[in-house]
Amino acid sequence: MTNVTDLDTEARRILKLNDRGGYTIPTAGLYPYQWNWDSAFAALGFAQFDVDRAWSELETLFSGQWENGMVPHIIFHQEDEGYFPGPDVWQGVGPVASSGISQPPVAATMVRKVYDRDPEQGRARVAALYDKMLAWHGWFMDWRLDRGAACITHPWEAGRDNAPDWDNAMAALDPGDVGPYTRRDITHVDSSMRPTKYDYDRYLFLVQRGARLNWDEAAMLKDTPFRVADPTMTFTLLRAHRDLAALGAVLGHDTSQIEAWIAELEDGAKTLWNPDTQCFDSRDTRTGTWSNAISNASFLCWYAGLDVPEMRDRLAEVLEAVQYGVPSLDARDLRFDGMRYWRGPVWGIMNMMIGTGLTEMGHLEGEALRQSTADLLSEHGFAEYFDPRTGEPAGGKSFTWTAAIWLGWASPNAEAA
Ligand code: 9WN
Repeated sequence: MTNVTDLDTEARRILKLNDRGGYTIPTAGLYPYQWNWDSAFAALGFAQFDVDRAWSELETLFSGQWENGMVPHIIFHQEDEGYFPGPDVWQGVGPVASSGISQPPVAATMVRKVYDRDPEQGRARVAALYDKMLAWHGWFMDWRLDRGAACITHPWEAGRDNAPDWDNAMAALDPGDVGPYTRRDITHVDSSMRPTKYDYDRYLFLVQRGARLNWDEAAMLKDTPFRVADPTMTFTLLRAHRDLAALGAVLGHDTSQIEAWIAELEDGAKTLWNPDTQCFDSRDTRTGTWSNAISNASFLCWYAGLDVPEMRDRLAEVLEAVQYGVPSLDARDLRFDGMRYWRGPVWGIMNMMIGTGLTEMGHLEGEALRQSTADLLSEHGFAEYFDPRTGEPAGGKSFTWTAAIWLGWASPNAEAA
């Protein structure tokens, strides 16, 4: 195992390596643009050694915000041939070239963490971002709610692209002829670690539909072919509302609107409880079908401030089946695929959110998860994701968010996140 100081140095080196001036790419080659939740996590990493740089990461993210409040999942600051689909396919309608969907809203939570590092410097920076975050959260409440739970309109919106959570909804899509296209991801990473062509045809079909409708939310909602209520979205949004309300209080704002949103989502989260699996799950809003997946997103409940005793039992069972938790899918599930992206591998950012939530609720599993994540990264490096049975690194290397959560959470030198 490499020593902790060397790992801290290496993690900082990765953040600087991927810095493109005001924003950070997830990793060179595979992901050459600014991604939404990646940037928020990057800010947590930067905040450990350069608070000013952490703020600029978040500010650049919000420079891509659309007039309707939406903050895109990818912002294309400069053209790059290495990624598909690029700005010409997405045809986003914001101030900067972008995609047309969002991603789990972790920014307000990371803004609060960055603020806590240096409240004096942070006050003006938070004040400038506050209304933007409020507008984004309001956009979710207006356009992404089903029975009070937050939904996704594209698998990429959940950030868990090929999770089994969307299998039923994806099977119901008929992509027809999406035209010829060339994937770039499988020129950077082995195809066994990536989504399949079946997935990409459907991803593209949904992008083409959005672009055709000019990304008009009302038009897209009508006869929507894909809408799944998702624990990632619901739990990150609920947590982000709580952090935004806390920041609003610091600034002396009236936060009653946010409190009402919190109550609505707390109620809505109950509609994600699958009685058969006794676990939080994704629900296809068009058919009411459960995905029956025990995923790492299920365990974001504590991060959202919800303490449900059964979930600790589920966690113990899931951890028992692997060497390094928390797997993106329970290894006992027949759909489990240890190296394929969101169908098995373990992801540092998810562990950070799960672990933070557990610790905040006073559960010792939180510290155990931090320790096992620290072991995983010390032994196997700062890869995009890892096989939970062996720790084998997978996907992109020198990965921004893995380095960031090392610095902000997993490293023994991290201040309690
Ligand atoms: C599509 C950048 C992103 C992450 C997502 C992850 C992956 C993109 C892709 O990479 O998705 O958004 O092309 O595969 O699934 O969570 O934000 O790291």
